[in-house]
Amino acid sequence: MSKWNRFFAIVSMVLLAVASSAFAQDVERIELVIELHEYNFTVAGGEANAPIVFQAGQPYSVVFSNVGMMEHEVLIGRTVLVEDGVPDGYETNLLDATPVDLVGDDWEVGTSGFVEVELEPGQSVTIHFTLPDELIGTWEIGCFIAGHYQAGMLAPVIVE
Ligand SMILES: [Cu+2]
Repeated sequence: MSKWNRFFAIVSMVLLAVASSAFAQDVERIELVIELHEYNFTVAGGEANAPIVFQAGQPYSVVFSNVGMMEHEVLIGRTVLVEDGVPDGYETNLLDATPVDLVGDDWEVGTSGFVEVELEPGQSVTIHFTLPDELIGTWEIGCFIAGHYQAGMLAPVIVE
């Protein structure tokens, strides 16, 4: 290796190191606000019950916000369970085994999973999570307060 070649090799190694550390800091949480209405889930600014898409490996901050007039709940899963002829939750829940942080104004609680949250009108909850590759596929978000799921309060959730 000539003196110049060695010089450029060192310069490019330094540039690579700088680029990779910049990349690590650039992995930002994508923020998503999912509104609960009568009777739909709507990503703020989008259409009612439009599919909600998450990228596996991407950190998210998701706010569920009940902007409706009634109590609503949030479940994300697949295969609807039926109790006495009434839809009542999912057999498998998307965030069942995924680390989830519940986030408040000045606090954060780490949990090993998340199945369901009930929100009164005006209430909201923020959760942080990163979905692993094995959860890639089609899921569903639904509200199982009596009559709401039947009224159409469900939307596809796609992890890709
Ligand atoms: Cu509801």
